Amino acid sequence: MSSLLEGKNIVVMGVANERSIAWGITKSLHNAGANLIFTYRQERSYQKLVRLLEKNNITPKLTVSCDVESDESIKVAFKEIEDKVNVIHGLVHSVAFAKREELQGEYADTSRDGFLLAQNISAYSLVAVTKQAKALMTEGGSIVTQTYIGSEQVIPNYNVMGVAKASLEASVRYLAEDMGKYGIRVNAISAGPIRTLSAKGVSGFNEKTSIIEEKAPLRRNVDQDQVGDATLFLVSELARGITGEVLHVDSGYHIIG
Ligand code: NDP
Ligand code: N5H
Repeated sequence: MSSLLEGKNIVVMGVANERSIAWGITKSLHNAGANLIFTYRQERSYQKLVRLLEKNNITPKLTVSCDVESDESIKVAFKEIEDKVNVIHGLVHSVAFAKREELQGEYADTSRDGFLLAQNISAYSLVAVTKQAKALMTEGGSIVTQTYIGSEQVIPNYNVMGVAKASLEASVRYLAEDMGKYGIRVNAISAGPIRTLSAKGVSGFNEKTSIIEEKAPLRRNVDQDQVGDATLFLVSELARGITGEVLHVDSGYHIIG
């Protein structure tokens, strides 16, 4: 697999620390020979990223700040990417946010603000970055985002984020249709529960991993490396016939009734 992405420039959004799904993805893409460009929001994430890259002997092509809540920030980030690398071949979107108080209790209690914030950061951001990425994907490309089964089924506590992920997955399909004519594919991975910074402190996480061990066909949880390799597949030419798809990387849990 070491040459699958040789010479390809791929943007990775959403490394916060070594537990991030985007870090698992980074390792898979790096091992496949990709040149990597990173975006981060918080300074803390930048510091962690720099240390992780050094520790793993990965030299990034570029690292830029990008807050997906802001059109201006997205514009500035992609302008810098254009200036430094010109053409990109892939983009990994691994970013989501909802207020902690909206991730418990009844969905019916969701505030307007909380609803719009989750949609803004977790769903609209894919539309906004796809538009910018398209301009740099002059040789075709592949865009991959991260979703969760809470978009398809009612999962206690996932609440406003389930509705945001439903919107994200619908966006994947509409964007796939728009981008197809430019040779750009758009897909999502629906991962099983993985203990990351985002998952920390939200109620109901532990029982989710126990249910997977009990009920999923493979009887084990997935990890960041498994999501990384599936993302590598979707980014690469091996998946050249696939677009508008939601690929479950969840030990088969989604097929169980
Ligand atoms: P992490 O906490 O590691 O990553 C979340 C990332 O979102 C952080 O890097 C954070 O950056 C970024 N982010 C939040 N708001 C913004 C913003 N406004 N602009 C730019 N970046 C932002 O968690 P995960 O790796 O778990 O999450 C990655 C994706 O995977 C999410 O879409 C999540 O919904 C999805 N997912 C996670 C599962 C899990 O069980 N962990 C299961 C299925 C899907 P910063 O900290 O710098 O703000
Ligand atoms: C059913 C579950 C458990 C309950 C719901 C969890 C939802 C998590 C998603 C969002 C993204 C978490 C989130 O926004 C947390 C923030 O309010 C607080 N955390 C932060 O601000 C940290 C510091 C930063 C890094 O986080 C972000 N996001 O920026 C779902 C789980 C079984 C699976 C899961 C955890 C899914 C998912 O989408 O992440």
